[in-house]
Amino acid sequence: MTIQTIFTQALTGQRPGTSGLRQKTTAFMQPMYLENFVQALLDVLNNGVVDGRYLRGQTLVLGGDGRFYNRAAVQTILKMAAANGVGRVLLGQGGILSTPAVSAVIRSRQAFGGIVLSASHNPGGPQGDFGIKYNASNGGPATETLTEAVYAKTQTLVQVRCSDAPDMAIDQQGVQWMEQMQVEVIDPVADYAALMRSLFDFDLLRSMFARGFTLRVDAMNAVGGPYAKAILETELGAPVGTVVNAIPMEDFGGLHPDPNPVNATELMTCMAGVNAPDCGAAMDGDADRNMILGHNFVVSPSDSLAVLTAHARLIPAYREGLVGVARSMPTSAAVDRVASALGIDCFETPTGWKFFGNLLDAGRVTLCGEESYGTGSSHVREKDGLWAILFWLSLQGATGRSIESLVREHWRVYGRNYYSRHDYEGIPLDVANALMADLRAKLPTLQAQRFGERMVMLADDFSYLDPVDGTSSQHQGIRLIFDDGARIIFRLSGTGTDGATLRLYLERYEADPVQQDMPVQKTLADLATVAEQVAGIRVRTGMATPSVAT
Ligand code: G16
Repeated sequence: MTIQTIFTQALTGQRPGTSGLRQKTTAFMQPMYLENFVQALLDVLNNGVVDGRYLRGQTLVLGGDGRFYNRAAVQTILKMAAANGVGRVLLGQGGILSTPAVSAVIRSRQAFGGIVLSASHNPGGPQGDFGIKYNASNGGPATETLTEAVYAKTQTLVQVRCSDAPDMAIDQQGVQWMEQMQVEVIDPVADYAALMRSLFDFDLLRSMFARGFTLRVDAMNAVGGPYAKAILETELGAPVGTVVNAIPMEDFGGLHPDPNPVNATELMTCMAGVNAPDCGAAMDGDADRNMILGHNFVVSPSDSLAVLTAHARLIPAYREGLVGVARSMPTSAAVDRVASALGIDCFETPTGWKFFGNLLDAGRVTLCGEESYGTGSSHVREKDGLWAILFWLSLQGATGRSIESLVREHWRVYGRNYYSRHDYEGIPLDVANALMADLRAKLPTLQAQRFGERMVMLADDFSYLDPVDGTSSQHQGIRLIFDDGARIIFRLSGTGTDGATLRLYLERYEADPVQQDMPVQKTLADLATVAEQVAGIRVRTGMATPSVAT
């Protein structure tokens, strides 16, 4: 075995987005595409850019969601890690680790960091998407400082270091060596399951299933399957078959593994049927997102965060109460009302789980959530799909109430934040950028403008000053906030791979219990009209309706 130096040419377009570098699988399979990015990352980590610490000789965690190209990428990264002085790699068996499990393993084994191979909720397969992201020693997504350093490095890279060792056996647990690097193939589920056991009352959950509580978890042929089966079926005694689409497939069996009402159609149909289980849930490609359903009833992610916050003391891990909560800016303000009632801080951050990291590390928040079907807590530094499912099960077990009744009761007490996100996908980049630029230019004229009965109280481009390290993040989304608390938000997605995706977020608050059961799109239609009036989405994009409205 020798270490090879391969000369390469710097590539353009390798700037990580909201969550790592995501691209078409075919792009990743181009010669040197993955290699260049990984070398840039290893160079940055070996240069002490992160907290003055050096990767050389340290431990990295490695795994992915099992999508097409996962196994090949694992082999490439192992050879490059060995050639760049990594001391040890903890690799999920078969190259498999969910995103929250990577975070858990980094933390439980005190690793230097971890590499996750996933394009999350994006479809997989040769014609689908692939992705890679780095998580730091706190278990959380790399900060913008680090990802920008990696991006800068990709632009000047001239050589890649790689071992010429043969491929490693990755399907059996155990220890092997490559060059001077130890590779330990680990059980992908064990550390994560131990963590869940420490947070929730597993006896309570076991007794629920023993009494006949019914659950259907759709793992969408993605990485969440093995975790859900091991914990829910094997450990907690849910009947075999509770977890469906449970075997990770390279193309997710053709499913779009994004747990929302539009993509999880099988689950939606099941939960609408007369024999629907007591609870339904789905996770995404890398098992960090979740959708929770009752009988014919979908919990909106923003409401989910608010309900979990309100009832957190029922969970052993949060019995002492929460120190604070955080939500991304486009997430509805439902949780703000709960935080205010509890007398705890509520932080509003830009989109991207990485922005929660500092708040969690500094002990300023316990729970976090996003409108994009993400909820999590200080137990890891990622959102966590199965954790959310266990939390909701625990609430049902502790209160004896159904999902729908928990949410309706929440609305009655705190009011309802009607909420919807409209996605316009596949817009040419120049059209999307021009739309946003024009909105930005228009902001001063929108201030105090009237639209029907509402007046704009604040029109701005959201910026965030991290209260922990003082980092400032600009241009995080155009906000129109009205005098009745309603909001319209425009931003461009940072996770798509086909042109640009415009996200339009609509929200209004309803305190009157009699008015809390209206069709969501109908009750937000006037705000959608204002958004159209202000941004001219139809004319600019040629799209009469959004590609997806959830
Ligand atoms: C990622 C991030 C989330 C973010 C979501 C949507 O989720 O981790 O924090 O909310 O993307 O981002 P955007 O609106 O920019 O597409 P995931 O599950 O894709 O990793």
